[in-house]
Order: sequence, then C-alpha cells, then structure tokens
Amino acid sequence: MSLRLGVIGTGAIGQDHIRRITRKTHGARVVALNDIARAQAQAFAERERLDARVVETAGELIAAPDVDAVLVTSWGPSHEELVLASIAAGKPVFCEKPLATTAAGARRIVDAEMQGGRRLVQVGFMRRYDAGYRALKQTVDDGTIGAALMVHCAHRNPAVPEAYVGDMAITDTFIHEIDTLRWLLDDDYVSAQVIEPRRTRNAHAGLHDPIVVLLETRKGIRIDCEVFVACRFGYDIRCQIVGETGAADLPDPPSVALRSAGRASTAIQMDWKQRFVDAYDLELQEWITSTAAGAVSGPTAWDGYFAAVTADACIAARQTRRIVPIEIGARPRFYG
Ligand code: NAD
Ligand code: ISE
Repeated sequence: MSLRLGVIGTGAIGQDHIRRITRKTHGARVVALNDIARAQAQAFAERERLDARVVETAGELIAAPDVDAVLVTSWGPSHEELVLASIAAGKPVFCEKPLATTAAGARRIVDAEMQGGRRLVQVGFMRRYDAGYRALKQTVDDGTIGAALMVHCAHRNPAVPEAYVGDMAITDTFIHEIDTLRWLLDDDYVSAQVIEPRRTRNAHAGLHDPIVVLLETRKGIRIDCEVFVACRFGYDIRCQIVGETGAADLPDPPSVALRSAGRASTAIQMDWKQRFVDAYDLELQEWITSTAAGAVSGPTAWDGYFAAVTADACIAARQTRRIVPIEIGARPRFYG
C-alpha cells in the first residue's frame, strides 16, 4: 500500500519534492497540500494535474486521517511549529533543513520526540546521500590519506532572493557543511569563528557576503569554509580533506570536457536542484521506504539539533567577532 503524504510549503523545494514523489520515487503519493500562499499551491496542483487537494491550514493537513506522513518544505522559521504539531499527531515527518532556526527550537523538537517515545523526525540533510560525498567519506574511513588534519570548503551560490537575509548564510546555507562535515569526519565541533572579508557589491542590501567560517573539532581538525551566496558564476560546492599522507577532493559532477574556440573547459552547474538531484531522489526514496516500514533511517532530530547548536555558535561568533565555544551534551540513548 502506498504511503499517503501531506506537503506543507509549495515553493521551490516543495514543488521539486512533489514532482519527484509523483514521477520518480515509488511507494508514496501526495494526497494533500498546504501553503500560506494558497493560490500558488492551487495553481501548482492544477498545473501538475495532481490528484491531491489543497487544504486551508497546516494544522488541518497534519490532522487529516488520510495523511500518513508529513513533508515540511516551508520557510525555515515555520519548521519548529509544524514538526512539533506532526509529533503531537504521532505522524512521521520529513523536515527540510534547518530543523529549526535556533538551538532552543530544535531542542524542543528533540524533547517532544523523546517524550512521545518513538522516532518520527528526519531532517533533509541530503548531502549524506550524494555519491561524491559518500566516496569522499569512504576515502577518509579507509585510511587512504591518513588521519584528517584540515578541511577546506566553499559553498557558493550564484545569487539568493531578497528574502534571504540576516544570518541565513549560516542557518540556511552553511548548515549543510555543519551536518555533512560532522558525518564525514565522524567528529564533533568544539569552537566556531566567523570572518567577514571585503563585501561584494553584488550582494543585495543588508547582506554581508561572502563570509568565512572556521570550525575546530574535538580531534583538533581545523575547517575553513567560504560561504559566498552572490558569487554570480555558479553553484559551486567544494570540499578538500587534507590528511597526514594525502588530500582528497569532493568530485565535481560529471561534465563534458570541452575543447572549443581556443579553450578547454568544463561546466559549473548553476542550481542546487541539478547539482544534488540524485541525492534528493535517494534521500526521499529511503525516507519513504523506511517510513513505510515504521522506522527512521536518515538524519535525526538530534542531528538537526546538533546543527542548530553549531549554527547558534557561528551566529554569536559573527556578532562578537570572537571564537565561541560549542558545547553539546551527550547524545541521548534514544538516538542510538
Ligand atoms: P520558497 O520561499 O521557495 O518556498 C517556501 C514556501 O513556504 C512558500 O511558498 C511560502 O509561502 C511557504 N510557507 C512559509 N511559511 C509557511 C507556513 N507556516 N505554512 C505553510 N506554508 C508556508 O523556499 P524554498 O527554497 O522552497 O525553501 C524551503 C525550505 O527548504 C527552507 O527551509 C530551505 O532551507 C529548504 N531548502 C533545502 C534545500 C536543500 O538543498 N536541502 C534546497 C532549497 C531549500
Ligand atoms: C538553499 O536553501 C539550499 O539548501 C541550498 O542547498 C543551498 O546551497 C542554498 O544556499 C540555500 O539557500
């Protein structure tokens, strides 16, 4: 029997996930949609000829008896409330990153889930499903480059919308590296620092772009990551791990090596939807399969909380221009 899904938030990634559930993955179908921009959700449902109704409120969608599980793909600040409501209704919930925009919010989710006694939450940290990152992790795990010492990363977006403001470079963008590097290195963070280089004139008003984030891990590994969201030239995700006996780079997505008009070149993708398309497909397929089997197999609410605590430290480091310690208690047994 196929899993009946309700989707809250029919913007960019909501639409993308609905299309993949409808056309690519198997074992689930979308039966209900909700968005505070109701007309946009309705227009999307009609355009895609979805066999799903548009529901007036998110609460109504979560409570609907024919919705077995919930997909939260609305704006970050709405996630906490919607995930808490799903837990209260006893329904499995896949929440796009960030789980919550503050550590306190993510902690409330962890506490509610533990109180309910059953794991229901998965967070959309899809890079763990990317073939390139998995190959990089394998290289680190099998000891090919010796012990990891340093990591150099870049997270570049060609542009971001006007609604991308404040600390979103950390809570919305760098949050991917926070989760992925912790998983890659099998390590936790102990401190954060943020440096602001010269500001690009291409950033919209109110956004300081780029920034550089420095993290230190418990094992003493030093991480530097450039976050540059108005870089113009491409959606460019880079990660190099330097070890005692070698260095390993995240592979670029395959692209024809072109020799033309006096130049040798390869393409850089322009869009996260394409860059990680296979990872999103696999992530959602595994979520559907494990949810149907009554389990959570992907990144947990604890992972979301860990990321939020680290993000809070980065924000404090940026505001104070100091190195801020990161302290997280022991992982509860509930999370394995
Ligand atoms: P978007 O602005 O395109 O869409 C968000 C939608 O949510 C809008 O249609 C808005 O009307 C709706 N919305 C906001 N609050 C709501 C609420 N309380 N109830 C119902 N609907 C509500 O944004 P997006 O790019 O689709 O991002 C959505 C979320 O997905 C963000 O948290 C973002 O960080 C995440 N995201 C993740 C990835 C990834 O790589 N994993 C990529 C893009 C976006
Ligand atoms: C967006 O929400 C994503 O998650 C993309 O993967 C990221 O690159 C972008 O910076 C975010 O805004």
